[in-house]
Amino acid sequence: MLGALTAKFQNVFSKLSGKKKLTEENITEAVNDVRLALLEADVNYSVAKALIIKIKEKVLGDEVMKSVTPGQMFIKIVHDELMALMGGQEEKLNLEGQPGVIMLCGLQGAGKTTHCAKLAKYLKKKGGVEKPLLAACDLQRPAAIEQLKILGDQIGVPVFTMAGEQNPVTVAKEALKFAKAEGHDVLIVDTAGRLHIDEELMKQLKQVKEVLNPQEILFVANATTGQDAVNIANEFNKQIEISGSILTMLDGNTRGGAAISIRQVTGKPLKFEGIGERVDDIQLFNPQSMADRILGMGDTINLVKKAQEHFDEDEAKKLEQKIRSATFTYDDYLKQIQTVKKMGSIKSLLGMLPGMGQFPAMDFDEKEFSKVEAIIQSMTPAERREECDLTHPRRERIAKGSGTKIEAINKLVKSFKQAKQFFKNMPNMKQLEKMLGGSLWR
Ligand SMILES: Nc1nc2c(ncn2[C@@H]2O[C@H](COP(=O)(O)OP(=O)(O)OP(=O)(O)O)[C@@H](O)[C@H]2O)c(=O)[nH]1
Ligand SMILES: [Mg+2]
Repeated sequence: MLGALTAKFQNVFSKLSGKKKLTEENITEAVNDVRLALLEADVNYSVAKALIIKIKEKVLGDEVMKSVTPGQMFIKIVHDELMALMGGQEEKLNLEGQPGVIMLCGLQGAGKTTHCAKLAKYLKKKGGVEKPLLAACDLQRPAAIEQLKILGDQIGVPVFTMAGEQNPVTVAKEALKFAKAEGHDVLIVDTAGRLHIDEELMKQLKQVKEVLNPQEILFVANATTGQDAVNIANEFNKQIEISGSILTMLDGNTRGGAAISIRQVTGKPLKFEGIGERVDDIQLFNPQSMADRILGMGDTINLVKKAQEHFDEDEAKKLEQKIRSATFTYDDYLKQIQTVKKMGSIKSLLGMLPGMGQFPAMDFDEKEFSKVEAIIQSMTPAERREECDLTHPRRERIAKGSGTKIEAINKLVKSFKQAKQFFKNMPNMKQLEKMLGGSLWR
């Protein structure tokens, strides 16, 4: 949630959009506003400075000055430069070893342990990894091993631990031996957090790195800490040479500075982002999607990815047919609710739509959704297929079964009927085009 930064950019753009032609004067003003927005978002100073020089150079070029839509050209330039700064494209993990070894490091509470599990689940689901192993090498915090074990159980991935061992280097060495012997294809190693850069712990990390020889050392950065995260990432990179970073807590109140500057400052790509507390809340870092989100253009890239993952194309086509012919039933409704629920919270999905990002307080009662689900689940198969009338006694039974009141059933039945009527009466695209004199797509 990049609310503040997005709002600032939108402000700059709306000032420009009213102008027919851009002059050097109003461009300078807009560029200055962009610079301020970046600095307030806690973007590293020299990164912001270099970015502004690039944007200004391009904006003052002929193309923009002569363009009929200078405001949009300006937005496009800012978007493209931001995207390039964040790496331009998605980065994949290098997992060439046998096993491929990933080591996570970072400050205390940044999300290392959680992201070990998130990564394991992600790689199993989408990365072609079959048999990952987690290793608990955080021996600083007594509960750390237990935390990783619980997460491992949750995702069905084993966790290598050594009870009583004090030295993380020994655990790392044994974990690697074990992973090789047991044919694990990927080993993901959790390490201890640091309050700040601490010589002793850094030395330990170097030793862990030496015995593991990992393909990936990922710095876990808490996005809400802005430039601090970037400076620390840089320090970790100097001392143990990271291969990339994971930006976490992006669902929180993020200023955006870390996302924009971390790649440039460390010279290492951003590979993943954490977007919530659940083990599924991880996605590949996509510079285009991040630039979209920063500029308030929604997150259509990840929305489409999610939809592709959860919606079955044939099912979707069938549903469209049913909606058009107004023959969809409570059963279809239930199926839709369940599919959408799998994609995440409604609030987070709405937030991914263009223009919706600025409404952080947007209220959507998830409980309503569950209530409807419970009501339909309390119907008999024939009722769900609308093969019988929902008479009063039936409604009373459904209310009882779903733990709701009869008013809730009445409300659902009414809105369901209205929706059907609406779709029945809705003209199709061809008719609509006729009504509008064939101007729909022009
Ligand atoms: N909202 C949100 N919470 C997260 C995210 N990632 C992790 N968390 C939560 O942040 C807290 C700290 O995460 P951990 O994974 O324990 O962090 P850590 O870096 O291992 O912490 P130490 O081991 O103490 O150094 C936990 O409560 C996680 O559930 C995220 O992307 N979004
Ligand atoms: Mg931890």
